[in-house]
Amino acid sequence: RAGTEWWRSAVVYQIYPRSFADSNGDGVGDLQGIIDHLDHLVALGVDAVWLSPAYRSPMADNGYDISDYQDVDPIFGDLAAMDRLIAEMHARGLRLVMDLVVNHTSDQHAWFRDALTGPDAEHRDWYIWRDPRPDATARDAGPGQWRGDEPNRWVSAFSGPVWAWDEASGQYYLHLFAPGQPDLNWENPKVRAAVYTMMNWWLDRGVDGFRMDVINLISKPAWGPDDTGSGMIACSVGPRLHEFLAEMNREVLGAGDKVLMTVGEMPGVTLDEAADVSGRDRHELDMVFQFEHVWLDNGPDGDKYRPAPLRLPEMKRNLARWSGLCETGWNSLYLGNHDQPRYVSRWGDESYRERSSTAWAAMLHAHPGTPFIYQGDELGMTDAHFERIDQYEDVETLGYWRQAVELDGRDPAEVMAGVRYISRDNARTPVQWTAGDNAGFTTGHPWLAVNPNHVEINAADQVGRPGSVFEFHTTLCRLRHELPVLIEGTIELLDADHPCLWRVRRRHDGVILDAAANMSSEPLDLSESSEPIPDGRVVLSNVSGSAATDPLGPWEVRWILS
Ligand code: TEU
Repeated sequence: RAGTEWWRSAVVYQIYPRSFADSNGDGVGDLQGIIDHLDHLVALGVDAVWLSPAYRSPMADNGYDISDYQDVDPIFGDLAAMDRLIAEMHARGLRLVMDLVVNHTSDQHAWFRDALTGPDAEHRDWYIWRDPRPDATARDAGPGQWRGDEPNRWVSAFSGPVWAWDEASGQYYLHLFAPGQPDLNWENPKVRAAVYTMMNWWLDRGVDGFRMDVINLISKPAWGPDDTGSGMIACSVGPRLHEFLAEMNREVLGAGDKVLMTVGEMPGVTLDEAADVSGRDRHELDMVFQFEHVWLDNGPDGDKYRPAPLRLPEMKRNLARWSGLCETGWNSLYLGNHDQPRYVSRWGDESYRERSSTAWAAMLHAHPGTPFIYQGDELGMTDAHFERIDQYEDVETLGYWRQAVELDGRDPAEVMAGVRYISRDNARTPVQWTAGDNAGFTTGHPWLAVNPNHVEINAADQVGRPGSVFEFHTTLCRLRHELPVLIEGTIELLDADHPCLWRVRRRHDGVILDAAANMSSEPLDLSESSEPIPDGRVVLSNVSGSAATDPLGPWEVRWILS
């Protein structure tokens, strides 16, 4: 099967459906809107789509809280629309990778509704229930606030305790994320069997793989009543994770003759742990999404809402180090998604928007692994730049604001600065298709404000225009399909300590690919590099007419073959 691993030379495009394209004027993107824009993806040259959840959901976390795994939420369409999407994608040679959220369900899922009927309910131990700690007294508190007798002191990724009180049964249930996202009990073989049945149901419907949401959390470790800190981090790579993933591979992923793509989202995973998951001989998953590089600008005690400046050498070394996974297995490559701000705003320079966004994209794609393009990044879309907290919608952002400002009394202006920098809503503003009303995203009222800069930044202006961010990305996709050195080549990081020069060298079969970028807004004297740039053929550049050995201007990037 190794020879048929299509995802090794693929570029994957992530669609966050509620913000992609709205076909029926209700202000929320939908599946028909995706179908209507598939030719955008064909023009871009991507090979597959990772579709964020479109399942039935009360939308406590915009679909990452699923109430029916085998139905489409009416806001996005229905199963017939999903079948049309699969058919239309396959007709264009595109593959569909579904988002699989099985660490937790929605609290509106039938399994949880049954579990709430009492300790003897059929589905009670499909979730994780615990008695209050006996040595503490509880006080009344609202959802997301501490009562005082929680089973331990873990903190939710969305702020507050990871334990929600169920008055009827006098017990708490675990939720590493929102109270509306109760964690499934993977120790229970009935849970695992139900998940595998559902996954096979989607494979029978024609999907081509899965992106597995926080899949490193499904095996819960032993813990004690005084355990504190992030519940998400505490539960990363628990004692039975590999056993569960190997079982899932036997029961689902490796059971058919179709070569799927599977990528595990694993916040907190280390390189060695990722190798244990993605190793070719492990038969677990094909690759993982790591978080070390997107946490490099986290502030004190890992608080991403109190960010610290990114030090480029740390990013350079991180991506080079994680490239090592491709020797034994494979690696994913991403800078943005629906949980991360727009990298052009976060780590680039909006006054050099086109150059800095393409410089970051080109240096990412220069590494071994499968690159993921998040919707809108192929256009150089920027952060939302909202001014007020009431403009934000994200449950994580609003949870942080409530805890920091309303409960802990921190300075709203200081907290808002962090929110503006890192909020997940930054990348969830509607995709900017045209300069017209609502950027051509909807004829209705958009669920989240459209960025006013859509009049300058939109697909209509860029598709087919030489030198646009979009056309730069079509070249990135084309070169990944044409240059074996990008897929099979070794990688060497040059000038690792330089604060703004980024050089990586790939070698394969006598071909050398040099990627070189000036990741700053100042001109760069290349004499500072450890070795001269070879006078080869420039196959990619974000500055038209630049020669291989020219100096690198602000945010200039080029790839040279020699
Ligand atoms: O994300 C897990 C996760 O780590 C992020 O929620 C979190 O924002 C982190 O701080 C990012 O740096 C997955 C989904 O991608 C996310 O949208 C969901 O909210 C979450 O799981 C729960 O399903």
